[in-house]
Amino acid sequence: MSNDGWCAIGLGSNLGDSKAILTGAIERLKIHPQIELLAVSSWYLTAPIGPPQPDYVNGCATIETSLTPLDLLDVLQSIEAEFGRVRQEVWGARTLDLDLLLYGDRIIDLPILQIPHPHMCDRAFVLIPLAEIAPDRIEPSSGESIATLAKKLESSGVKLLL
Ligand code: ROI
Repeated sequence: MSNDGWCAIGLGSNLGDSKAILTGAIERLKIHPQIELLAVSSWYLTAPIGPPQPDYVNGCATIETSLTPLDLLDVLQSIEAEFGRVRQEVWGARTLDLDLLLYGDRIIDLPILQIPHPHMCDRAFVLIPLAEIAPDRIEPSSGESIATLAKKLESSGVKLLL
């Protein structure tokens, strides 16, 4: 595998048995022949951003992959579908959300895929778990490290899930 294939993935769920769903999604990533799972963060219970809805369980994973960004997006969407995600409202509750946050230091701006994830820098539910497993990685739009970005955010809505 080329060493350009380092990626960060954000995971979230607020419908069903969220922790079991997220653990199941990690297992699916782990068995994919073109994905090597590098690290998985702790799971966090997070207050919902957006319209009122149940709290989320969020976490992040880092992988190394030989898949292209669009092929990886396909894999993530098929895992979401496998866990029963139905895309309804854009900001609504969901059984499983898998976001491709970073792909090396690439900047991609396509209608179906924006990398870095356009909202990651202002979301504590993304940066706090990611800072656990990739603190020194640079977010290429801001040029700042994940740890630096995480420290700037108000984090009271993000609590370790025990
Ligand atoms: N809020 C939290 N806390 N966690 C999420 O994963 C999440 N995902 C979303 C929106 C609706 C923006 N809010 C969220 O898509």
